[in-house]
Amino acid sequence: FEEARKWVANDLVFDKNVDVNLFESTIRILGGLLSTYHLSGDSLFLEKAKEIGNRLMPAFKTPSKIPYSDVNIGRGTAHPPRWTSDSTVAEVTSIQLEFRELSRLTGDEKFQKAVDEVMKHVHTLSGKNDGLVPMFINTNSGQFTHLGVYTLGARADSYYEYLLKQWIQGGKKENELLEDYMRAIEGVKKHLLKRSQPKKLTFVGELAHGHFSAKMDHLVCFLPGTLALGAHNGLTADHMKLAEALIETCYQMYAQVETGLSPEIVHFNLHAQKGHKDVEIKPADRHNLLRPETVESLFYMYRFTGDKKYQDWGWEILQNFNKYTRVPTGGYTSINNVQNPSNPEPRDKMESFFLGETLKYMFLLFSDDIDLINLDKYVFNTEAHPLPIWAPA
Ligand code: DMJ
Repeated sequence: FEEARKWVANDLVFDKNVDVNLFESTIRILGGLLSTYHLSGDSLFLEKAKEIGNRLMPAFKTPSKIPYSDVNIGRGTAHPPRWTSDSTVAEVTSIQLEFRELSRLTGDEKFQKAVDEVMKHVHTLSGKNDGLVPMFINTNSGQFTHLGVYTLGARADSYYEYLLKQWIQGGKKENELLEDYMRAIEGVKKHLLKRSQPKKLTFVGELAHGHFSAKMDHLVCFLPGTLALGAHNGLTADHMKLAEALIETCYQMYAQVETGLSPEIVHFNLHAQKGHKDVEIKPADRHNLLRPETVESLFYMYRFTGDKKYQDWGWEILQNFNKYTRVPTGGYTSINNVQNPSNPEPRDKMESFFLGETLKYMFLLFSDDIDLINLDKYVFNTEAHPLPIWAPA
C-alpha cells in the first residue's frame, strides 16, 4: 500500500493531453480513489479524486446534458466516438455512485447535479419496454436510439445495477430509482427469461424487435448478485429465488466447458438434442477475459445464504483460472479458447478488473467475516470499489 501510495502521490498525473472514456475512468479511477480514501482515511486520495472528477466534468457539456463518451482530461474538451453522436446507456447511467459520493465529500454539488440529471431524464424517456432500456442514447436529442433491442448484457448491464445501488447508497429514499429497478426486473421476467434443455437452467436472453434470442453474455452474471442484494435490502423474496436459479446457470456456463472456464458469450439450447449440453459456444465467442461477474454474484450469494456450495463453485473456478490462465513469470492472462485445455491460447493481456474485481470478490467469497466490507455499510461500485452507504438502515 505504501508503495502504491507513493506512486499515486508522485506519478499519477492527470494533466495530460489524452482522451479517456468517461465511464471507464469514473468506475476505475474515480471509484478506486474514493474507495481508497474511505478505507485509508488518507486525504491524498480525496484530492486526487477531486482532480479527476473535475477533469471529467466537460463530458456533460452537451445539448441534452447526456454526457459524451470521451473526454480529453488535459484540454478539457469532450466528444462522442468518431462515428456517432450516441452514448451507451450503461455508460451514462453507471457513473452516479461515484459522482454523488464526490459531491458529498467535497460539498460541491455540481458533480451530483450532473449525474442526477441524467437519471431523472432517463426515468421519463419513452422507448423502454416494461422497464427494459435500449442500448444507445443520443447526446443531442437526449432520446434513446436503435430502439427495440433489449439485453441485460453489454451496453445495458450496469444501468440496472446502479438503479438498485444508488437507491441503497442514498438510504433507500429515492423512489424513482426503486420504481425503475422493480419495473425492469418485471420486464426481465416477462420478456427475457427462458429455460434451457436438458438441465432446465433459467437464463436471461435478448430481445430484438420482438424476436427472442437465447444468447447470454457472461456480463449478465452480475444479475444474481444484484437481485440478492435487493432482496437483502427488503425487496421481494421472489428476487432471491430468481438469483438462486441464475447463479446456478452462471456456474454451469463454466462447468459445462472443457476448461471449466466460461466463454464471453453462450447460447442456450431451447430444445433437447441428443449429445448436446445446455450451453453452446460460437467460435467468435470462446475467449475468456478473466471477468468477475460470476464470482461477484457467488460472493453475494454466499454472504446472504451461508451456503457453502457457492464457495465450492468459486474455488473450482479459481483452480481453473490457475490452471489455464496463470502466467509462470507472473500474473494471469486472457485466453482465446476456453474449449481447448491443451492450448487455451494465452493473449498476454490481463485486464485491470481481474485485480480490481475478480480476485477481490474471490477473497471476499472465501471469508466468513461479514465485517470484511459489511454490505449494510458499503455498496460496491461496478468495478468492485466499496463506497459508503450514506444513511445505513
Ligand atoms: C468491468 O469494468 C465492470 O464490472 C463493468 O460493469 C463491466 N465490465 C467489466 C468487467 O467485466
